[in-house]
Amino acid sequence: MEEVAFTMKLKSGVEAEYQRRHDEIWPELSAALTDAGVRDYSIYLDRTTGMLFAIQKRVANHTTAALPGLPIMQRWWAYMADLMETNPNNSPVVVSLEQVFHME
Ligand code: RM4
Repeated sequence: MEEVAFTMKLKSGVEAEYQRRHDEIWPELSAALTDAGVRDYSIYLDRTTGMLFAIQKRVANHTTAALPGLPIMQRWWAYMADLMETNPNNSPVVVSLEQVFHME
């Protein structure tokens, strides 16, 4: 499995709502992520900046490149757009991170 990490950005004052929506994550969205090969997906919040740090593992033959085209992903992004910094298509602004250290 490969591991990827990236950041997203939360608007200020919506931390509790972001938490709530993920506590009640749509089963169809979780299923779509699992079906695409995503495993061990965590999102951490830095409350001092609103920076979200996401880290996930992906199976070798994952199909995450197709996720943005799925209606369920489009609906989730539209639903989350009022809480996050987004692109014009509602997808969150994502910055991919490079791994600079790893220890097993
Ligand atoms: C985040 C964001 C990401 C999604 C997760 C589940 O708020 O929308 O794109 O992968 O939720």
